[in-house]
Amino acid sequence: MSWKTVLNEIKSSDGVLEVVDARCPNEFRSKRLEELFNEWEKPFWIIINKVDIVPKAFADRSKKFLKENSDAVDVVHVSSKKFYGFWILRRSLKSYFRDNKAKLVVVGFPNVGKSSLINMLAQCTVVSTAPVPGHTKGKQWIRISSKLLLSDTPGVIPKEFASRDWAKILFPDDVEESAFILLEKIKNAEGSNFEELYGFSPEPSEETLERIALKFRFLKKGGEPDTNRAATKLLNDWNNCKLTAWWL
Ligand SMILES: Nc1nc2c(ncn2[C@@H]2O[C@H](COP(=O)(O)OP(=O)(O)O)[C@@H](O)[C@H]2O)c(=O)[nH]1
Ligand SMILES: [Mg+2]
Repeated sequence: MSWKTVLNEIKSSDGVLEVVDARCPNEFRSKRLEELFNEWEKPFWIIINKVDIVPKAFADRSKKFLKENSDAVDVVHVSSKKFYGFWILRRSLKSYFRDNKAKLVVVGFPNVGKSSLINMLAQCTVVSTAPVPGHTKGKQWIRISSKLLLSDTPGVIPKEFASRDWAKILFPDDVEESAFILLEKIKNAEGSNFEELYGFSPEPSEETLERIALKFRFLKKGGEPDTNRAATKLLNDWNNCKLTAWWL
């Protein structure tokens, strides 16, 4: 979906679910989009996804923070992986729209879990997907209640709008440079499972990559640690949620 299409989808919707990553929810908000939601008078919900990989106390604190510091109608905890949060989200949407029909769209940066969320919502509903007459052929809507429809196509916020750091972590040109950026963030986080996973503390240094390489036996031909492979593993562990750390 092109960015222009995303904006048009939002314009023609009745409300938006903005998905963020529970590990650093505030950094994954699009302030730019939230301004547009206000300008276009679209109610929006901030969906804190992946709550299964952060401590509950942190998830509660970030929810409170986002409620106080955004114009979202509501902020909802979800774990698309554990199928947690569907009923709470549904109740929140229903209490806002009452008996009115509404069409909703899901938006967010790459990798926050938009597709997983849509998949969970589709599986949680009895009538999973139903084509709506009069719409582009092939487009499916997920019926989350008798009056609420959700587009099955997520709106991806282009990576150019993310901070440079996140763009580099999600789409690295130089994996080692990106790994250092991630290590720096984890080092300054409130908590993480880094030590548990790798056996030592996160320091943004070449030595850390060497230690990861040795631990997982990523060795080059002469027996040298393959730091490139180590960096790739680190980034993958973050992107597929094995590695966690949290901060507001
Ligand atoms: N632990 C955990 N992982 C999740 C959750 N939702 C998504 N993921 C993982 O996050 C990564 C990105 O998810 P995806 O739905 O593809 O994100 P999208 O790019 O926004 O569509 C995948 O590795 C998912 O398995 C969740 O609630 N909990
Ligand atoms: Mg996706």
